[in-house]
Amino acid sequence: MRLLHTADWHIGRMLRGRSRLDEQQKALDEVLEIAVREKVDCLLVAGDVFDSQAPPAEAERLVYGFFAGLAAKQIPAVVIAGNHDHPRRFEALRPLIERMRIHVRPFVKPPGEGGVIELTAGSERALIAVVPFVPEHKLLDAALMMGAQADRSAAYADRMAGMVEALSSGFTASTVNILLGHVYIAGARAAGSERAIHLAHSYALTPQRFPASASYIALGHLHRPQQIEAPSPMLYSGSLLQLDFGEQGQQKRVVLVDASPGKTARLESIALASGRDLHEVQRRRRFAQV
Ligand SMILES: [Mn+2]
Repeated sequence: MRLLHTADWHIGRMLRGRSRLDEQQKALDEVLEIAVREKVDCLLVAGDVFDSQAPPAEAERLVYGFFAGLAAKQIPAVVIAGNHDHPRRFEALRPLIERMRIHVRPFVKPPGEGGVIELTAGSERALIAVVPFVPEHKLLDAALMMGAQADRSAAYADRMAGMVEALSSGFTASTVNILLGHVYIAGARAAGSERAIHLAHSYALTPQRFPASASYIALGHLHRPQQIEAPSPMLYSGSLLQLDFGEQGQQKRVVLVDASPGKTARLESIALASGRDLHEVQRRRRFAQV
């Protein structure tokens, strides 16, 4: 089964007061082109679709236009909410967009209630376990709903790890097992354009607590493309564009994942060509000639 992993689109994000919708449109067009060209069986979007909880209408037009294009090509997608997205807005859209096989998951759910999405492609079956962003104040609710032992003193990372374990407990040897999450992993390198409060140490999950039974762990949240040492292949695809000057020189990409049951996934980075390269230019001070 072939999957395409992307994250942190931040559609609607401005750069020092300038709109970047034209660039964002081109980048989304490019992702769609890649998905079609590579004949992917599913697109994984690991959160932060929008930059703000109340995105401008133009940003919504870009995003829903993209999904309409994907549906027209009959490519399903699994989309989770990040810390920038409005989960209830996604929830409102869910019943409608679900009909196009765009599976939107704004909230953590138990495996049997939408927390694990089953997908078939040919003779292969994939289980996609989803871990959308959970703000700290919603964590206990989420943990209780997952049926986790409600240890009220457990730290964020512990409780999240418990949920990841519950969600991946149904992974089997005969399925392609995917974990899709918007989480901060301890040891990952930030780019500087993330929301600092959500990169606090208390949010950091230990990569070792992720399951070895996963074929691939597709992450969003950090904008720098990177691979993390973990029991299964774990990657941040990185953001769609260089979102701020801290990301100068970063080649943005999407990740093509070829996964089969019981085998190590084959990964390929596909560079995105559409985003502008950001450069900070320092004006040289001129001295008057004397
Ligand atoms: Mn982000």
